[in-house]
Amino acid sequence: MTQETYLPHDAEHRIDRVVVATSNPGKVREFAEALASLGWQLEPLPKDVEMPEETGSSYQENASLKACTIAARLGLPALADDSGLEVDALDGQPGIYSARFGNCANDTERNTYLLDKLRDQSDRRAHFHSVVILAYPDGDLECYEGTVSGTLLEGPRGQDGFGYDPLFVPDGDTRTFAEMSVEEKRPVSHRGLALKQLLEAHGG
Ligand code: ITT
Repeated sequence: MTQETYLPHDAEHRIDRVVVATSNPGKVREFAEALASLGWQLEPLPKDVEMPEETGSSYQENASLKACTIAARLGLPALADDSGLEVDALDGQPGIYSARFGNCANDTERNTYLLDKLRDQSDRRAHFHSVVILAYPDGDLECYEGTVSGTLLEGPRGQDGFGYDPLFVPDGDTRTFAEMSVEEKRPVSHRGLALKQLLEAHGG
């Protein structure tokens, strides 16, 4: 992908409908909650439209690939997130490969796999990173980023959220992301911080 021209964050595209270009229901819930005040009609990815393969080598490339492909295919603005968990003791892994870590079949297996890798490891520092791209059918792009640092527990706690949420306690809190509601997670999470900038750019 060569979409390197990003619009300033006060770009004035008028938006009524936006396709949420993700196959992850947890992200859909977070987008919907965070963007409610904008009054945009957020549309799910149609069932017969597949997400592109993530062949990029950065969050930005993968988020652009997802948003641009869907915006071009559907002729509507599209919103995508590429995100991941970077673990200090694993030299930043799994990073952009977080969804595929260990070739595990689901989130529960992935969390067990991560805990095994960190067994007897005293350095539990980790960071979630998110790049959100809003792409327009004419090829214009807006890009927003957010990061949150925290620590990984030795076992899962909480039932909400998705992915690595049951293991991650953000700095400044004692609860994992999975012990927070979507509303509580937003102000401190990587995706919430990226979406806050999008909201500000669009007058929300
Ligand atoms: P789409 O590409 O369809 O949006 P995905 O889940 O495959 O869905 P990514 O490629 O961006 O999305 O992978 C991000 C992975 O990082 C995600 O599957 C989780 O394992 C993890 N992750 C990202 N944000 C997270 C969050 O807020 N809470 C927990 N885990 C998160």
